[in-house]
Amino acid sequence: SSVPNSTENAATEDEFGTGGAARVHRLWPEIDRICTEQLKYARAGVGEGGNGWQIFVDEGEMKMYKREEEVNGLVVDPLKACHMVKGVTAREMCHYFFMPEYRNDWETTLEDVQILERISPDTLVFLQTHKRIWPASQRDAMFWSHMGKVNDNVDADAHDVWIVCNHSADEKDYPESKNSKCVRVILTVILVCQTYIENNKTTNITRDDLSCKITYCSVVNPGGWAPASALRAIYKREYPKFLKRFTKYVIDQCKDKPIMF
Ligand code: 18C
Repeated sequence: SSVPNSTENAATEDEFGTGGAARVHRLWPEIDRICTEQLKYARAGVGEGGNGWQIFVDEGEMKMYKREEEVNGLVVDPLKACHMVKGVTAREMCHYFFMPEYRNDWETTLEDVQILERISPDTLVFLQTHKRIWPASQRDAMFWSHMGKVNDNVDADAHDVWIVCNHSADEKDYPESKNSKCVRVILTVILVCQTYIENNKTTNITRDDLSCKITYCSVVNPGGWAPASALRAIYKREYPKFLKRFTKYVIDQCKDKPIMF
């Protein structure tokens, strides 16, 4: 799935570079639709404050914006984060975000991760239980996760674009996921990564030539009541912690490995 828009791949290649097993799965129409929607949403700017996005973290290249929103009295503030990191590719970023074997290395809020279904090598269904924040109920999340290369030629200045999209799956499709002690959060997350190569070099590319532009968007509905002020305090602490730790992890993992485009 690395040949963008080539004719010979037209029959099996889609916009997100998935051929085969995922495309015949019952969830595929939804996965394809949500990925397209979320990519468009991630690409839309934050409008320099004009359309409700307020900046709440501004640390060098890392910027985080939120919109304060509530649904039935629950805080569901959408988050949009932008970052630029050196020395890694979009595919490398997405690989470490998507692949389950690395999750515990960078994700600090986890208690347990289970894979409920392997739809295809790039599409998995996860059940995660998260650490409890006393005195609130413990939370879990059940979601499909899809990783793919974007082949729509919209980001003409980037060398390549990869995404991972995570979106809550329907409980009735996975009744075995029910855990009576947890409240289920409902989430939609997209990580969009673009590789840039210094001077558009095509040969002898080293890690010094690479930068990766990251856009991370997330909406998490806590699923059951939690005090707004506590939730907003958790967001403010956890999202910057996540993005710093995750990007540092990927840089460390990649530095002595061959570049993966
Ligand atoms: O995107 C991220 N990670 C992905 C892979 O794991 C995936 C996960 C999304 C996480 C959803 C949040 C699940 C609830 C967590 C509850 C406990 C968190 C705090 C624990 C601290 C000790 O897409 C990176 C995710 C970055 C982390 C963001 C934190 C979001 C907090 C949401 C709070 C939800 C309700 C908590 C109720 C507590 C009330 C006081």
